Amino acid sequence: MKVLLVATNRERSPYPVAPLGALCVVAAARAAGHDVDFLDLGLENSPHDLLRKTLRKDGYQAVAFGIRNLDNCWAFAPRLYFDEVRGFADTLRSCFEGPLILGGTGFSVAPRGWMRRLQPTCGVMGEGERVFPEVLARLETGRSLEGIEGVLTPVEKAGSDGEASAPVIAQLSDLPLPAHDLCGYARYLRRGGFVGVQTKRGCPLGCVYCIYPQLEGKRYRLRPPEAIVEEIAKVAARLNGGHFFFVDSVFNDPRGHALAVCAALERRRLPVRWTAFCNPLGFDAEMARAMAHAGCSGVEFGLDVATPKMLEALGKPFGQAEIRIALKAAHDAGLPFVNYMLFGGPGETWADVQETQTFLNECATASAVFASYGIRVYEGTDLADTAAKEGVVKPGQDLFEPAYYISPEIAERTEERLDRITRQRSEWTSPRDWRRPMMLWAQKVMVLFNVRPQWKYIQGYGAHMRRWLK
Ligand code: B12
Ligand code: SF4
Repeated sequence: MKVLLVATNRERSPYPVAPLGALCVVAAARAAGHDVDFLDLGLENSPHDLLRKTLRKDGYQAVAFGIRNLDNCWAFAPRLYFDEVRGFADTLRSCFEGPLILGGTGFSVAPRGWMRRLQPTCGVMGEGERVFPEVLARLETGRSLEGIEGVLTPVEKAGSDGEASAPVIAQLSDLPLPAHDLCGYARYLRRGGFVGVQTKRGCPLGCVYCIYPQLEGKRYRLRPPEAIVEEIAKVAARLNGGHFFFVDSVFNDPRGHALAVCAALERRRLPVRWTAFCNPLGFDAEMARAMAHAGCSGVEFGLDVATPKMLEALGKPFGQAEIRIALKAAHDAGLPFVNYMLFGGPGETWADVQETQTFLNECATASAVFASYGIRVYEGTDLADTAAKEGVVKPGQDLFEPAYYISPEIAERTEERLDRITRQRSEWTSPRDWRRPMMLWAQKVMVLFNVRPQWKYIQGYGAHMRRWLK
């Protein structure tokens, strides 16, 4: 079938993100024999014109939209991307009458919300590599789309977004490599972006608010380390090196696999640098050294919280001892690292927030600490149940329109009070800082001089900013 797959994400913060998920699906649909063109609207100046022009050119039989983000998950500056995607759907419908298929994480976090609002031919929840080619095959031969697991059609009765389930692909090694050759990576890299690569899918760790296990499955499915390195080598050969991002939920777990990936990278000695999301689980001196030797340029620790009470409240799979070990290990191996914090979980008070900072002050100092607040409530998570019990969301509320959980104890003047705590340390930054002209300017300079990771020098300019703000 002759198809156009359009990557619709145009968010530029914290930098433009290359459309890895869409590239995976294009590769799989091509491997299944479909004739697929790819259009990335991410960095285009006139995306509507380009979409119209592309549609005029070729006789497409179907169009698919890859939707990476539904919203920005920021309680303090919420942004919904729906209107932008609806605009593309309107443009499409003004010049194309064939089927429209939706997919991507932005779709999968609230699929029925999209179905109700955009009325596409169908939507694909979760991984698209198996399901998308099957949808195309059925459309081509005029068969019904009913009964494909993970596919929603408009006739389906509206229920809660969490009810329908997405199938997971058992063997990732059976899949073709993402169609990296179709992506204009040079433009992404120039703007501070990365080439995304996965070493696995899934997360079994079960933090109370997290939707990743719903998106990727609750079991780890690992890719062979040599295949990962081969994928990186191919892209690096085209780009003469490059900056890569392991987009796994947690790179360093399972530990043995992460160490094997690092060892394979070190053996190959590719001219690349990379970064990854990690958590303190099993992150020790051996892991940090292995990552440093394998070309890691910085570690992004998703701590979220750091007091025993809040680690338990959010169901985090690590404790303070592990945090201490992990941060020291990264520091001793010479790896820059950032701690991402997310305040406002159930039961959290200002004393807990302060205790978090006091504890982190005793650990190895990060290059940056990003202190955010308000937790995006997703259907099907434990936090959604807590939020319903406490009246934060109503039973059956459509969570397409984002709702945020903020513990009642810190719900008042949150930004101001968090900012006050943040200002006690030069490496800490708060949502207020992220809007300050000095920070925005510093971010631009970092991109201009290709500083990676971008947050590497926050402590330095944070110190200036604190003096200047006194
Ligand atoms: C890594 C990551 C990041 C990294 C990206 C690093 C990089 N350089 O690539 C960073 C930290 C920069 C980041 C930033 C943001 N992210 Co992010 N990120 C992720 C993460 C963990 C993995 C994404 C990924 O690449 N996966 C690998 C690819 C292969 O999988 P995939 O995209 O899901 O694709 C599969 C399916 O979705 C489907 N599919 C994809 N496209 C299509 C198209 C069609 C037609 C079909 C049928 C199927 C299909 O098939 C694919 C293959 O199986 C996800 C969470 C997760 N576990 O999914 C969040 C996630 C995508 N991010 C999210 C968000 C919100 C953001 C930010 C807006 C946060 C912010 N305020 O800054 C920014 C936006 C940045 C931007 N410019 O767009 C949300 C999106 C959901 C939502 N509520 O909208 C997620 C789900 C996390 C969450 N909080 O819930 N992110
Ligand atoms: S927050 Fe991280 S560790 Fe916890 S369930 Fe989500 S992906 Fe897994």
